[in-house]
Amino acid sequence: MTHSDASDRKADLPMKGAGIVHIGIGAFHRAHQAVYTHDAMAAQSGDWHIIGVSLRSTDIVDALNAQGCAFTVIERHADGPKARKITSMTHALAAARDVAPVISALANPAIRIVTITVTEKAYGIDRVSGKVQHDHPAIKHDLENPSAPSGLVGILVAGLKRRKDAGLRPFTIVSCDNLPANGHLLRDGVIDFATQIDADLGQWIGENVTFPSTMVDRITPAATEQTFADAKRLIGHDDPAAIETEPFSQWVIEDDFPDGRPAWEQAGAILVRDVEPYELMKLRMLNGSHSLIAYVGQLGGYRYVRDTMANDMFAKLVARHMENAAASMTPLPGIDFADYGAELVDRFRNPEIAHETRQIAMDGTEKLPQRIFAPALQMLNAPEQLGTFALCFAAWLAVMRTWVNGPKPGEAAQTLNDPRADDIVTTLGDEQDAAAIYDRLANLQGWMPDGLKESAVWRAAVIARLTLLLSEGADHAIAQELNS
Ligand code: CS2
Repeated sequence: MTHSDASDRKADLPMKGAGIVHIGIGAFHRAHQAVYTHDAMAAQSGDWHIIGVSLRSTDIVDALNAQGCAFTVIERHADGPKARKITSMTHALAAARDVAPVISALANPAIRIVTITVTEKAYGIDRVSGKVQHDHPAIKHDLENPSAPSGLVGILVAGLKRRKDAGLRPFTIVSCDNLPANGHLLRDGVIDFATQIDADLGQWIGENVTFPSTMVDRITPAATEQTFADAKRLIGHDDPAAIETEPFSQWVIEDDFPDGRPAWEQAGAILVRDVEPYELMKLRMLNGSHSLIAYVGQLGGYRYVRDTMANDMFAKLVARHMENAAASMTPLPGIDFADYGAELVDRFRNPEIAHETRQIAMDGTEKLPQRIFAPALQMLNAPEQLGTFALCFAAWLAVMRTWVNGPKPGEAAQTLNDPRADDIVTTLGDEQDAAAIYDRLANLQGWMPDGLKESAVWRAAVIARLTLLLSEGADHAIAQELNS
């Protein structure tokens, strides 16, 4: 694609009233940032409509454009579902079909903010060094084809380059994925990638672009036939872009927007100077407990989070994990971790929300480092509070063993859904011994921090729990954990 092709298309883009490009228009974006921006514009008008970009899927783009990008959000309240029509998005683009209009949108001076929800695995940035990963498929492709990129970092850099070349100011970039210090991580990766293709561009980004970090929260299961049936019943016609979510919603944003932003605070967002403590709290208490529920829930044969929580013993385990996760953090003024944990337990129990343990169990190699390993590392000197972290990792190992070796009689077969699935399959083979399973998968390159890998206490704690899970099953291992 040449630049003139891309510029020609610019004229066709419906930019009127737009101010944001959002990359990753899955269910979570539609239930979260799109709603905040809708409410912010209702409270205080402004040209902040969203041009949505999907990196891979084309179906959602077609479905949205066919209905002017308005869609239904079903909030599942205790007294029944409520439907809202959200109209903050005005146009959607499919990068996989043609990336040129995406880059044109990014280069348009109307766009002042780019928000992102692409899930952890789409970044391709090393969490420790902040450098891009050359073996990440999209990073590799985009470094070789910087003017026709396919992945997040490549697309952002192509858009920034066009703005620099045109003498425009850059846009502000806001990661809304569940990664610690998500703004800093993305900044490091974008600058590294840009520097590799053009050192001046890397320097310009470093000097001019802000990357506020954010903490996002709203439990949003994948839409199902039930979602679409409820949408039709509530609004009177089909909406293939409808999604369902819980009533709760939270967005904490670092307030660093040199070219303005929607009045998100009028929609309930919390604007702060430092997001990191909120991110840690949410990653360790909500997402960490979610992963624990997902893996022990899978082993216990529970399809949904709510069913896992309905088992008293599993619920007690989650409460214990909340305490351990809280103990791994420094206190946050004005926040009581115990109250936060109790509220989370209520949200997990919500009978209206059918959130599949299988969905949360996906992509463990991307999720466990910040949810389980980072806090476990901090609890090594308090071994009495290490147990639930060790149990979560042991449960992941047991689930991997089942997913790689196939189900036992009576268990449902599952696909190993993880960006490192090939690595996991090759490394694990048909190993059945708990210590050997641990040693093989703990040593996958670059995911468990050295401090944990070198800890005999951690290794023994995980192997003891994995042994129990494999020989006696989840109920027994959890009972034992609660007695310890
Ligand atoms: C979940 C999150 O799928 C997962 O890994 O833990 O998507 C979780 O539902 C959200 O972060 C809630 O805000």
